[in-house]
Amino acid sequence: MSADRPRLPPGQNLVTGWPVLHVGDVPAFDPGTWDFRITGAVESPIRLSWAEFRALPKVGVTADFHCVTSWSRYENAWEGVAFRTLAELARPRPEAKFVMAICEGDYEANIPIEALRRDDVLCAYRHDRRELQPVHGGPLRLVVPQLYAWKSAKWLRRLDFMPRDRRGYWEVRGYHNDADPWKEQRYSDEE
Ligand SMILES: Nc1nc2c(c(=O)[nH]1)N[C@H]1C(S)=C(S)[C@@H](COP(=O)(O)O)O[C@H]1N2
Ligand SMILES: [Mo]
Repeated sequence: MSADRPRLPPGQNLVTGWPVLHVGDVPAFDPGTWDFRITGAVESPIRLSWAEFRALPKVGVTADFHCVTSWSRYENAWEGVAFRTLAELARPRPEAKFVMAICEGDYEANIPIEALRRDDVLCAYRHDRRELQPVHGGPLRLVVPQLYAWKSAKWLRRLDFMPRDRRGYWEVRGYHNDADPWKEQRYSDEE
């Protein structure tokens, strides 16, 4: 992104494959019952079926991906719906400062709204010109390339806009709340 920092964040190693990393089981996907919701501090709460979600304007973003366990994967070609597009639909209220990305199961990740407003943030359903595989978060995952990958929540079902911050799954289990790879914000005891 920025010219004054290295492409590979400090302490990271480049991989060529694509590791699979998550807690719990890969959830089943039923396109007939799946929905995506935007809730909380927004003017227009949203509930979309899979077909409705796929009909939203699509963007492509090519971005690097950095896991806190030290692997990085370059040049992921994501396709999906820009966070900006979803925010235009739901219209966050002025008091909305944070978003909880809520997934199937009990995984969730908190992100400041300003970090989601970057151009490269999207809810992705395709990767490298194929439908996103279930093990990598298919049908839908959040992608926040500028933060460690635990914030890129797989099997995303809901974005909850919040006036106050609340820690997500890993953020209460010892990971840093802010997760900037170039600042090596890995663990909460360094906050
Ligand atoms: N729902 C959910 N999303 C998740 C996780 C998880 O356990 N559950 N793990 C995170 C972590 S720690 C990483 S590194 C990336 C890994 O994504 P990948 O398996 O597609 O490489 O997913 C993130 N998103
Ligand atoms: Mo990770």
